[in-house]
Amino acid sequence: EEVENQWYYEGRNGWWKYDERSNAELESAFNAGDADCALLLAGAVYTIDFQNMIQFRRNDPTRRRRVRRDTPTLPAKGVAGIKNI
Ligand code: V3L
Repeated sequence: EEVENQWYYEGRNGWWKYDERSNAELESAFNAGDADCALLLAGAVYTIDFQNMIQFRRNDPTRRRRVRRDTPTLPAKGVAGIKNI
């Protein structure tokens, strides 16, 4: 079953899709009108800030990535660090 909206985070030369569970949590928080969403990603707690459309690690907020919410058909590098083949 295909999702309506896909969340992406910025890589070095393109966009990565969030994993399916994180995508569902982001959609839920975004549609509820929350200001942000907390997610455990690759073993660290991150904040996804919907006002500024960025994500950053809770314990190192200086490392920021842009995020976007778009159609699932956008070209992407892969899903959550797993490269497309
Ligand atoms: N989902 C999964 N892993 C993440 C996410 C996320 N939303 N955010 C960060 N990481 P930072 P290229 C990324 C990983 O921002 O070649 C990609 O998934 C992040 O992984 O400094 O630059 C790739 O695996 C990084 O390993 O806190 O496009 C990898 O970078 C680590 O958390 C290389 O991608 C620290 O990210």
